[in-house]
Amino acid sequence: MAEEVILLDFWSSLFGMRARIALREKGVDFDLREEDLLSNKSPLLLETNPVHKKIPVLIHNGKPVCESLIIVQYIDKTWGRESPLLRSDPYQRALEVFWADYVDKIFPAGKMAMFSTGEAQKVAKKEYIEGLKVLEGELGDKAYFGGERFGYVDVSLIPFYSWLYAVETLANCSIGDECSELVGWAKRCMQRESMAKSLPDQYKVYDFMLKVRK
Ligand code: GS8
Repeated sequence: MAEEVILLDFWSSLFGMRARIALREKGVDFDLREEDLLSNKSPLLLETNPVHKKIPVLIHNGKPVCESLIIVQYIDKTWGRESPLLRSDPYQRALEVFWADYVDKIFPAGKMAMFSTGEAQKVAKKEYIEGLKVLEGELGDKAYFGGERFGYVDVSLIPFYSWLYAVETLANCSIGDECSELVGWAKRCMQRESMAKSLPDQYKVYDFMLKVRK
C-alpha cells in the first residue's frame, strides 16, 4: 500500500523548513499543504494539532506528529535508516538533542530583533548574535555539526539562513561579519538539493517580514 505523507506547513516558517528538509534528505514524497495561519487555519490543522494549533504537522498514514524537532526525529526513525540524521550512540545523541534545543532557545531573539525597536531591539540583537556565536563555537572547524556528515543539528539550525537578510536589514546588524564561519557552514549546507528546494529566497522572506512588521 502506498504511504500517505502530508505536511501542513507555511512557507516562511523556520520550523516548517526543518520538516521539509528532513523529508527531502530522506527522499520521501510528500503532499505539502500550505496553511493560512492568519485568518483561516484548516480543519485538518485544528484536528491534528489541537494542543498548539501550529504548523508544522506531519501526517503519516493518518497519524499526526507535531513539533518540528519531534517531526525530524520521527522522519529519521521512519525513513532512510542507512543515512541517519541522529547518531545511535546515546551520549552523542543526547548532545545533538541538546544543541537543537539550544537553537530553539535563540530563534525567538532573531524574530524579536526584526520586530522590535529601541532598547528591546538592541537586547534581542545582542542575544541572537551571542547565541549564534555559541553555535559557531560548537561547530568549530567541522564541516557540519555532526562532523563530516550532515545531521540533526544542521537541520535544526539551517532555516536561520533564509531569514538572514531580513534580520540583518530590519535589525541593522551584520551577522555575516560577526559569524562568518557559521555563514560559511550555511553556504555549504545550501549546496545540498534538499536545502535548495526547502529554503525560501532571502529577499522574499524580507519582503514578507517587512509587511508583517508594518
Ligand atoms: C513552533 C511552531 C510554530 O511556532 C515547532 O514546531 O517547533 N515549537 C514549534 N509555528 C508557527 C508558524 S512559524 O512561526 C504557527 O503555526 N503559528 C500559528 C499560530 O501561532 O497561530
